[in-house]
Amino acid sequence: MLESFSLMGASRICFSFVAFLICNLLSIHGVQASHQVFQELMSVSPNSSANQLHRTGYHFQPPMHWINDPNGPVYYKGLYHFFYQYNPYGSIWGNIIWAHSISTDLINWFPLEPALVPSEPFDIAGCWSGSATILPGEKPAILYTGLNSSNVQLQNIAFPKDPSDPFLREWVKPSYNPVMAPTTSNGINASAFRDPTTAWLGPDGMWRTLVGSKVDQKGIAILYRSSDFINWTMVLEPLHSSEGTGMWECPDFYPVPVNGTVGLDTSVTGPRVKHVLKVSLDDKKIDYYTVGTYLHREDKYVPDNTSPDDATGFRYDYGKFYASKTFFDSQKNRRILWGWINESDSFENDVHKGWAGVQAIPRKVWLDESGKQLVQWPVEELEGLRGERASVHNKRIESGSTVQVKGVQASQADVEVSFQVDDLNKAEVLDDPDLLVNPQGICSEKGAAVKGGVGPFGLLLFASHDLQEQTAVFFRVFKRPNSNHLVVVMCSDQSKSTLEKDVDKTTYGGFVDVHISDGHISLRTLIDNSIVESFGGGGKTCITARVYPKLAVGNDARLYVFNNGSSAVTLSKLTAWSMRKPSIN
Ligand code: DQQ
Repeated sequence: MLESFSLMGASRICFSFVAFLICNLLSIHGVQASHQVFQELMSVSPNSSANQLHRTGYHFQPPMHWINDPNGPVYYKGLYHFFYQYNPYGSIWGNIIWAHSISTDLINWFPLEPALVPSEPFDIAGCWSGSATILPGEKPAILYTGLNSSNVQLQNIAFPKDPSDPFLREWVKPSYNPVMAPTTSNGINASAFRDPTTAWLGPDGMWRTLVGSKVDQKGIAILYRSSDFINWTMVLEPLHSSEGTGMWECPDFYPVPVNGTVGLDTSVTGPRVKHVLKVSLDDKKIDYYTVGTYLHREDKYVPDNTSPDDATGFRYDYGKFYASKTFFDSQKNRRILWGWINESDSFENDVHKGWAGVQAIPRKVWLDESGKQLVQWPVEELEGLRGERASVHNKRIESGSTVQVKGVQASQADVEVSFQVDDLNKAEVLDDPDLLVNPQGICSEKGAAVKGGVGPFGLLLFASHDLQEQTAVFFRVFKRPNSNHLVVVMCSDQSKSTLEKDVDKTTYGGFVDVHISDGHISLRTLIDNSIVESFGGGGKTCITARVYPKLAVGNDARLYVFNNGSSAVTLSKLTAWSMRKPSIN
């Protein structure tokens, strides 16, 4: 039962005795990591009496069962296509196929038949992640990882049966697959070879794609080239690698303009263009990216020295957000990011409720003016779901006080806030050198209940009437030792998010690279029944969390602004909207 997959790190918890035994067995055998495998639970029907209070209202989900990575997002003939890793038989990872939905606005989704299901020797044990590329002449192609009956990972190609069909309903897998395979001569590790990227066309007329891999603990992005998109040759030197990062899953490589917020087609290169390489670290279950230069003649990628090239680097999201993938939206000239948000409850509960996993709201992504990092913002189409509105202007929030925001559905809302700190001189000195490089450590040590100088101030979400349950998204501002340099930290504190015990309540945190010398900082949070997706400093730092309140559900959820720092804070402007439910699948 354990041939292909095993533990994916300790991000989910083994709760029951049976699950505990399976978890132990998996780690004893020490097989290669990715998703956690519970063979017995892969094909179990949900309990129809389970309450569905934590199902999301406006995030992408199928009606039931397990989902994980976003696959092959593409805009084609007037439609957005979204494929995703899906288990059609249960709410635990397994039996993986490519499910398929389409949309005209990235918010309302219509389900189609699955695009890829295991059927051929080269994918009989699973159709894993991959990407879509639009070839010249408006011809879409999918590159994806298939597993053969020995669980060898192979890269395959698929084309639409009828490219004139805007729905791209049927996909054909040519018999010449696989198009990339581990062999004795190329030395590729057959269980660490997956997730091909959207391909790009070099100025020399050759296509290129990357495949995630590792050599010992060095993460690598293997480069392949092709002149016809069918015959692919491995390039001996990877495009890029980084020691000590472990297996690179779901690499993503794309250009961004140095100035402006527009997106670029994946094949664009040039002097006013930087490149981004994102990898998903299998060992830590985090996505990090670097901003750098693509030397296309040498086929090498060199990260800037402002981008740490390991798990300490920039992250799209400092909470739950994994296996992400971008695409170029030629309709609106923007680059859009998708990411998988896993559950934080127990596997048993996932089986009980009959579903697991959602997709984050698609985010527009561009390079910040500093050139150092990316900025993200929910696609503008989301605003079409905004309903009843509540607003507060110029309200001073004294130290130790809260203000309730009334008039919106606080369990399904979109909240935009602008804060003005009264007295930045009250910022405490952060003199612990370990914490100076560890925002999550700061947030865990100094949760929302720990008083500070400037902050914690922010939002209390999913709060019960007595505040027994609450999730806090907030900022703290510190001074660096022996300097006036201010450090802004954004936290999402789930430690009191539910009275339920079997839930991962990890607190998340990230630094926010904003000039706060004028005392101003903004926050936007998307609240959706069990999701808290936050964008700090105009989208410079994002944190997504899953929460499963027992009391603060539906109409019983409350929303507050709070300030637990000694400096007063002014709520310059807060606008909150109830969010309508779109039509999703
Ligand atoms: N999920 C897929 C793999 C990928 C992993 C399998 C990342 O292709 O490496 O479902 O979550």
